[in-house]
Amino acid sequence: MGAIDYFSISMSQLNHSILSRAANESRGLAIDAIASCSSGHLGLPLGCAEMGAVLFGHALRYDPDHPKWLNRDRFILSGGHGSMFLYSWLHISGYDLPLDQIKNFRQLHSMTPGHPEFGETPGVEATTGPLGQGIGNAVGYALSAKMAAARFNTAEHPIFDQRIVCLAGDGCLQEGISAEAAAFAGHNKLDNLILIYDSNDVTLDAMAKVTQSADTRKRFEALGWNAVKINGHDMDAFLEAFTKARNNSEGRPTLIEARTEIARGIPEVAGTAAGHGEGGAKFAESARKGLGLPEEAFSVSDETKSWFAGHRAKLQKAYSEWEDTFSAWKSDNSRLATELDDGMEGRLPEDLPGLIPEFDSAYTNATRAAGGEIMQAVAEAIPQLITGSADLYSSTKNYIQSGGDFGSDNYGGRNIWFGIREHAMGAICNGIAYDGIFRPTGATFAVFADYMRPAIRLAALAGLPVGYILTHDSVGVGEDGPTHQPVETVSGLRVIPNLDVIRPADPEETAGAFAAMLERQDGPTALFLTRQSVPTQNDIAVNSRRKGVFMGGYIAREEKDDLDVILIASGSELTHALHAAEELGDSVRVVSMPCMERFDRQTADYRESVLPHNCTRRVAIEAGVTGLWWKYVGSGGKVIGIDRFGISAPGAVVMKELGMTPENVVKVVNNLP
Ligand SMILES: Cc1ncc(C[n+]2csc(CCOP(=O)(O)OP(=O)(O)O)c2C)c(N)n1
Repeated sequence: MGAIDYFSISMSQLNHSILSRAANESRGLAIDAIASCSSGHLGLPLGCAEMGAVLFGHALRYDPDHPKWLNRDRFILSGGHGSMFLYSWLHISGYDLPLDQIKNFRQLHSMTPGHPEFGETPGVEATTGPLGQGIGNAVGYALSAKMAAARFNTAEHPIFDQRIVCLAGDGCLQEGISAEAAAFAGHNKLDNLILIYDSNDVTLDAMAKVTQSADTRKRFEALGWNAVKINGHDMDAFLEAFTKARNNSEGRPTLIEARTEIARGIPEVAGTAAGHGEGGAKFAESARKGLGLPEEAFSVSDETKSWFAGHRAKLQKAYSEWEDTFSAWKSDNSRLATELDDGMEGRLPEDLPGLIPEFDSAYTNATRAAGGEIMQAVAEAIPQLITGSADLYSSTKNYIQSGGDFGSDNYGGRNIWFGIREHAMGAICNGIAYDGIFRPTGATFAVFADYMRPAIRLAALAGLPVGYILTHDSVGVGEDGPTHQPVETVSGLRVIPNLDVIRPADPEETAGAFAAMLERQDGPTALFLTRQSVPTQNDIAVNSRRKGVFMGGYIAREEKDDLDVILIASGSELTHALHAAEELGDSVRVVSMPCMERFDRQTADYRESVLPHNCTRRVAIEAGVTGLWWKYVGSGGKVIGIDRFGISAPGAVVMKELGMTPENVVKVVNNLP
């Protein structure tokens, strides 16, 4: 078999009567689920019901029995508030989402959370809800699909030809991230991407005309997209536009502007802002009647069930045909097959840290520079590793020298030029990670992590192994001044649950940090690297520094006498703590704390061995806000930090001016009670 015979599914005649009926039944499920918990959003599921019927009942390629089918079309609901749209169709299509779960919409431990959550529901491809993110995720999926096809398809066995379909409303398109992501998709000619714009003239508070007047189609055309407008309730028109988009291979993603009436089916609220949320749910009885549905709530007719069962059989056939191709591909391409499987399973070389060469003891450079060297070694060890930068490769140093550049002339390239689009970079990395074949990392200046914070938060929430390489990690940046000097950024990210933040002190800790980031499979990691040179801590064994990062915190200098004082430091300030300890004498211990989150996950015994509770004379130092350090020094201790914005001056001068010196550490220790 050559290319997948998808066309026969998409171009055959639509079964209007059954699909219209299914559309109304999906409306019924949304109305009943939202009425039963008195919360949720009716507007999208009701307005997009006909398109849902065409997608799930006809045009999308998926198999409910294999929700992770590698060559399935990905459907991403960017307007996550319309979650009942997705749940209704997943249920009707035969995914493992029983009616009980629809009845339990938004209830504790149900498979139908308020907004779609990755990993909770089969068929949900992304955690969405913060508007606009899903569009970025879809672009990431599209990038991943192009990259997978470039790397793994062979002329004989094209195992990847999926399309990425994203449904978004005015809200997603108003958010800036969608413009960044769309520009990236247009520039990189991601013609495997279809964005359905639910254009219904309504947002949450009001009619959309209160807040928007742009010509969205022209806007997208200007970004290199095809853009068409159709009536979203006309199933034939939608199918025609969708099929054209699907078969397009001219290098343009497609925007289908689908004009819809929000909350269609509840005349009391349809077409108005009152239709957006749960307001229409109080008209459930009359709405059901008007839609020709039975009085009984949550009903799906036998006709719909049996028709979808038949459709499912077709999809299963498409799956098993693909499986044959896939098996043949595997036996002909064992090296590629292993690479693909390793990617999907998150399998890494056994001793990743051991594959990163040790730095020369005379090495004196910035941790970002060390990071650049480490990147070459880990990229060689992990073919699935890819990286990108928001127009700062020359500063962030994470370019994979032998990787080639990703782009329309080389979708196999491992370096992604994101442009100055941090927010989209974050969401695109999430999309790549959702897809699960490649290991995405993205880089920018640390202070601009704020520009992608919403995407970082979602990576943490969804448990995605995304890596962030954030350089210029403190006021040590110097001359660029306070706009470019992160003081609150490191701690600001530390408060995001399930995100590891690592601020290594020297090249070997940086090696440990890269290895820890890549070995982590269940959540993201942010590396904070210096712009300025730091000394290599040759007094601490290489293995202790590398392993110490995995532990989060470790003893960098053991006391020789009875323990009196503990100094705790991260990153470039470790050297100040060590110098201060020399001055202060043999009863001082120094703890390097590159990663609070990892340290906090260690056993109580380990933590006690590093920070014994009976030693209360403790001082922490970090060139950033002090707040989080108090948990390690306690009320008897002191924190040396920077609870203000930085200063424009050479880095070393700023550090000194703001108290980041060994002398200051000595002074503070001597003033401890
Ligand atoms: C980033 C973000 N800001 C605000 C919200 C709250 N919110 C949810 S839906 C919505 C309106 C979205 O309008 P539209 O996309 O047109 O959805 P529709 O009314 O068509 O369902 C808003 C403001 C959100 N979910 N995410």
